[in-house]
Amino acid sequence: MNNPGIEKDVFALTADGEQVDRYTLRNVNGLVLSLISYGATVTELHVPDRRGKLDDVVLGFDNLQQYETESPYFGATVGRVAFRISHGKFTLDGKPYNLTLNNGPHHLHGGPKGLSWVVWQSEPLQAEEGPAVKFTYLSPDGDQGYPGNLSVTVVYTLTKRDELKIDYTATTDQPTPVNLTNHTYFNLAGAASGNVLGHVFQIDADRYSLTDEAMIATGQLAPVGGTPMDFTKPTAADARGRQIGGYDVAYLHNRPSGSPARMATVTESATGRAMEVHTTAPAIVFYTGNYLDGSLTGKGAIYHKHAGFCLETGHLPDSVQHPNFPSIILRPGQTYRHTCVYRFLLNQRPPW
Ligand code: FUC
Repeated sequence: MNNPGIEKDVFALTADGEQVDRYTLRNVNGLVLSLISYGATVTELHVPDRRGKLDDVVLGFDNLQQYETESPYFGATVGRVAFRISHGKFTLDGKPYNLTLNNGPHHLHGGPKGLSWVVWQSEPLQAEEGPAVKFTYLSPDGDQGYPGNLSVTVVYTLTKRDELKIDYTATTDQPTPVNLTNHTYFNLAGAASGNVLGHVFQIDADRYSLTDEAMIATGQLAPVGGTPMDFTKPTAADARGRQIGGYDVAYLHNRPSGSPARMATVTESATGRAMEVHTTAPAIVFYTGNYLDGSLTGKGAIYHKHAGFCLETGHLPDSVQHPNFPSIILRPGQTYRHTCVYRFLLNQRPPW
C-alpha cells in the first residue's frame, strides 16, 4: 500500500445509476491523492507536515450523494467557462448566445449541469513524472447553451517533486469560449482544522479585476497597491480579510508565460506546510470559502466560513464580455492548453 503507484476502485453509483470510479495515487515521498470520475474531482490529498505527519489538506465529502447534490465545487473541474458570466450572455462572431443560469440571473462555473456535475471517462497512466489519471469528456453542441462539440481532457499527475499537476486540453468543432479551472479548497493545517485566514499568502499580481455587488466583473483592472487586495508581499489574510468578508478576487499575473510560472505561495506556520501555485494561465482567483456557512459536513468536519481557500488558475472571469481581457475563444483546429501545478515544499523553506 505504501509503494508509489495507483489503485482503482468503484466509488459509488450516481442517482442515475452511472458508475463513478475512484483512483488513489501515491508518490515516492508518501503523498496520497484521491480522484473520482464524477466532475473529474480531487477528493483527498494527504501531505506530510514538518514532522512527517500526514493530513488530508483538501475539503471534501464522505459520499457521492453530497458531491451530486450540495457541493460548492469541492475539488471539481470547472467549465466550460469558469466563474460568472453576466446574465449568461455573450456574442461570438456576431451571433448572440444565452447560457443556462444558476447564480441568480447569472451563469456560474459552466452552468447547472456543467463539467463539475457529470461523470467523465477515465484511465490510469504511468507517466515518467509519477502516477497519473486521464479524464475525458465530450460536451455536446448546445450543452448549457455553449456552441460546438467540445472534447475536454484533464490529466492529474502526482509527481516525484510533490506536485499535484493538472494539464487541461480541449478542442472544438465550432468557435466557443473555454476557461477551465479546478476548484479544490485547501486547508494546509488539515481539512478539519477550521479557518484559513491565518495562512500567509503571496500572489504575484499588481492588478485585480473590479466587480459589482453581484460579483460580476466590471471590465476594469485596478492596482492592488494600498488596498486589502495587495498580496505582492507575504501577508496573512486575517487582518484585512475579515473587514471585507474574506477574499473572492481575480488577479492578473504580472508575468504570464507559456510555461508554468510561479504565481502564488501559501504557508501555514503551525504545521510548516507550504504550497506554491505555478501556472501557464494569465489569471488566478483567490477565494476564501466566504459562502461556506456551517451547513456542509465531511471528513469529520463542519465547514464553516473560511474553512478552506481556493487558488483557481485560468483566465479572468467574464472575459467573454470584456474585449480588453485576454480572449478565451477556442476555434476549430486550435488546441486549448492550460497547466496548473500545486507544489508542496517538503522540508524546504518557502522562498521568503
Ligand atoms: C469561487 C468564487 C465564486 C463562487 C464559487 C463557488 O470560484 O469566485 O464567487 O462562490 O467559488
